[in-house]
Amino acid sequence: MRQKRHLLLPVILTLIILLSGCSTKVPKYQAKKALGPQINYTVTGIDAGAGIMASTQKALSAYGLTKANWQLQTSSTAAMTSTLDKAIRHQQPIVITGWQPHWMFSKYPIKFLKDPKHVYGKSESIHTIVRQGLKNDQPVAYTLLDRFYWTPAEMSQVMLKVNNGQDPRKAAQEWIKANPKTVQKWTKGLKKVSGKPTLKLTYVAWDSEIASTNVVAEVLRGLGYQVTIQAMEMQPMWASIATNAADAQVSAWLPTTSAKFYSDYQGQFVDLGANLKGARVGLAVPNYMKNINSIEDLK
Ligand code: PBE
Repeated sequence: MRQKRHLLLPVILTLIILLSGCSTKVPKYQAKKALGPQINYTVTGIDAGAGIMASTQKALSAYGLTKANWQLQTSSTAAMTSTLDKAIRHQQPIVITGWQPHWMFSKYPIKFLKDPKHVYGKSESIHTIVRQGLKNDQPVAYTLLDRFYWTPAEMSQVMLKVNNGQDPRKAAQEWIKANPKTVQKWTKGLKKVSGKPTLKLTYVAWDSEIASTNVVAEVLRGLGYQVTIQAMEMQPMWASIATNAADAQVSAWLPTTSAKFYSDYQGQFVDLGANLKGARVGLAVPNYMKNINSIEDLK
């Protein structure tokens, strides 16, 4: 008897939670009410290893939001964008970790929040990082990687194809065919190598890096290399270059987003500079949250 009563409370609580989950619909964004309680003081984030997650933790404390009970929810890019999709369809409030280039900014009416303390940095570039010794071992690949540079608009074209369901390698091949002038700038004067030397590129499977890594890999294949690409978390990706287990990566968002790994592995890689300029990282909300324009407005 005693034991049964023990069970009663948890069972009732579970029922209440389940039932309320079924019947409550999150209400539309209410500009006149404080934002925090409307979204459980939660920022919807992505994978734990991403630089934007570390920057967001810093931002929450820099803007006094941690003290005000705000928290960052870990998920994945796919889960975050689907939560965003749902929120927007119902005009509900949401705060996400956002970055550009990414199709989320063309697909959804969202805006970056101002970051007056510049916790996320002002603007980011994406750098190409190669292992030490590559210049001597594979000068053609090194030169190609050094020259690889494109615009956010060009990268977005590949991202869009992949987002529409195309195989990333196929998307890269099509993009290369459609953009001979850009590609020729990278390959000009380079002679095809013989003997099919192998190259390994590592990357994190973010949409932007899926696009860039596949394009670079395809161009290197065209130059005679046998290229493998391997997706992994951010830390092992930097380690793979530092230990010469891989040859290159084109996924280094700098100076802020990848700062930790850039300094942890300093001296164990060669930074070939930006392959894309004008990237941006921060918090974002739907445009209909008209009165929320700065991270300071979250309080
Ligand atoms: N991102 C996209 C990554 C870099 C590329 C902004 C999600 C991050 O480390 O946060």
